[in-house]
Amino acid sequence: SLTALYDTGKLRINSPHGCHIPPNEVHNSKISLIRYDITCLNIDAIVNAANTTLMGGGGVDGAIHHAAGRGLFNACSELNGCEVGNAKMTDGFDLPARKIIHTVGPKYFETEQEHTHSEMLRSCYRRSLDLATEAGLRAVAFPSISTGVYGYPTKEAAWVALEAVHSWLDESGDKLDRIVFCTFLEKDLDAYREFLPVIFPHA
Ligand code: AR6
Repeated sequence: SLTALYDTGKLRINSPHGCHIPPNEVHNSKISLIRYDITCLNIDAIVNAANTTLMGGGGVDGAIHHAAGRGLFNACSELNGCEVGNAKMTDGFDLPARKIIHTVGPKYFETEQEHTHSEMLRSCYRRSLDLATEAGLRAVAFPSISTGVYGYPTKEAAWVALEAVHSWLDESGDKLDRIVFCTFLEKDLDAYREFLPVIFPHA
């Protein structure tokens, strides 16, 4: 059950009772970096690192399906899956987030060339942001797509994620108020901490 509502800057987190709330590492007016369970975020949309069936799995996908409930499973079964690098949206059902954007990252060891898998990962971020803004949403939280089961190295993935979001914001920044990088493991948090000031130097 979600009991407490925390206001950390512009990001609201619904915390299960007794959960430790980390300080929100707000980086700038548009970007936040946190380490938290993405299913607790009270935000316009969270992104799911799904697979091509969109019918659930392990990792963050499993956590999202578990927390969102049967309604999400039913909605996903109408979507006919999703290609790698693309994204599809559903309601948030039992989550505090209003919408879920399901995207499918590349499997690192199945793509042959570096530029292919980085382009696919980049496309996940861009397509997710496009979908969010097409729906009029103003704030989106991303997990570290492909860095779990799909084996994308942490640092490379953090770089691609930040670069993709930076270039998208360059083109369409006024369409969104906030993008949250919601890391789960310390190594991912460390990688974003290292690269954020490099990719967003003037923030
Ligand atoms: N909140 C935020 N991030 C999380 C959470 C959470 N609750 N749980 C895990 N992570 P993964 P992938 C992080 O494996 O690599 C599924 O079976 C995790 O630490 O969830 O894109 C799908 O169905 C990691 O940094 O996704 C697919 O088959 C990140 O989420 C496949 O896994 C992504 O790890 C997709 O693999």
